[in-house]
Amino acid sequence: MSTSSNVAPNDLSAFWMPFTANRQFKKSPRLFVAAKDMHYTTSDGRQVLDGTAGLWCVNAGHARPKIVEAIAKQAAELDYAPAFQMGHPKAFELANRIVDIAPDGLDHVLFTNSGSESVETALKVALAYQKVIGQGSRTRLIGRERGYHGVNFGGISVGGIVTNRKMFGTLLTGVDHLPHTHNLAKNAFSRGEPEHGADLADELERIVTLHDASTIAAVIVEPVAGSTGVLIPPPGYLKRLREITKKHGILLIFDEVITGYGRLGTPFGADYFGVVPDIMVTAKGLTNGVIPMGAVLVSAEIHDAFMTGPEHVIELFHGYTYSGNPIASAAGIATLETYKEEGLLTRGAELAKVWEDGLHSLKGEPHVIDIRNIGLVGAIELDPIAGQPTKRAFSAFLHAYENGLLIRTTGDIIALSPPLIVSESQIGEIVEGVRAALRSIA
Ligand code: PXG
Repeated sequence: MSTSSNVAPNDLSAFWMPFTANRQFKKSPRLFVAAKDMHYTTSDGRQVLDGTAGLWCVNAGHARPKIVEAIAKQAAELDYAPAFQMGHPKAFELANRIVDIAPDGLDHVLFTNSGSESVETALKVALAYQKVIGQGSRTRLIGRERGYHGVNFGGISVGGIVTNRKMFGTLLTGVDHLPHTHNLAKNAFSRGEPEHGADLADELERIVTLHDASTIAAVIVEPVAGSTGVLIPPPGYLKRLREITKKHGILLIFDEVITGYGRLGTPFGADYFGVVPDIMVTAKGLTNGVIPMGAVLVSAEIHDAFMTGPEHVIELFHGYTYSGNPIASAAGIATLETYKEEGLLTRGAELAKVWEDGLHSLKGEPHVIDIRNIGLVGAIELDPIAGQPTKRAFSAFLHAYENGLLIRTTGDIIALSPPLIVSESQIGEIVEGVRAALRSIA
């Protein structure tokens, strides 16, 4: 049996790693020991350029001084305050700052510790809201195929990734799914929003006709599906979802865990597409990935509907020990200040053309069947090896890593999302690193 005194520091067996091929990893570990700005340092002393902002979260780059200092100072000053029936100033300050940069109409914030918890919070608020306004028959939730909404039961129920769902029983009942919008035959190699498929939003009308609007509480979608390979909506698609949900009294939830905090070159995806949801789910970039934290924004209409009844009674029976944790709040404030001082929430728009041209220069390289881009996100879809899905992209990932570039892969799609501080020459390095990987793999 292992105890803390006899586990060798290099024994990798105890940690069952998340979303990882554990046996492959432990045979040939890839360990980061330090990070600064755009680079990681590996345990064997190499520099690796971060083409993915960690896991889409380190939007301001690594070890930014303001954030580091804020965390250290807060830990010494007030490490923890009870989250229920007590408060501390920084959680309120952070909520106000988030509302300041959010689209008009999203005025209240619930804090969580992750994207997954933010999703659960949003779904629960949606159901409870329908109940408090006397629409308690609205219990259905509508997600989308190829949607990713984290790993908890609500999120995998509305999510549309079969591997994340099939092992886990019956999930939530009363869930239906819109079709995804990915269409290689019609939209391959689109720059930005792809031309075809806006009509897929009308599938929501079909779902409403099938179940009746009086049974549907909310629709949840990512403005751009990130995890399943950067699936960009056709022009007008999200506007149409907004119209249909509004018409039928259904809440629209945007899961902006990836698209939030500057990833598309606007503060939020809602800004990019000019569509304001009723509830917005965020996490990741809120604290630059440094401390786990999520934030769910809701409209005043939703918030105010709960503020009835005797004032000593709790209005919403939901929350976490660490909701608005002082250190996370301090990290969030310092992160939003860093974004503001350096113009990072809109820097993606300035770089978008260079990014797009760089990525699309990979057209014609081996195995490439599609290239997609929006803001500072990109995807390169590869033709899978027959009978061995995911292997080709994983080989590209390993090649890139060994040659000093961190990329992400999902299925046979390479996804790229560098920190928003990336330079034009580093964009060039990312593109050339991917090109070299594509030319080297089978
Ligand atoms: N919603 C969306 C849209 C996400 O992308 C979550 C919820 C869940 O967040 P947490 O913090 O619980 O992991 C996510 C997370 C990838 C990748 O490379 C994407 C995520 C996480 C890890 C890897 O595609 N997205």
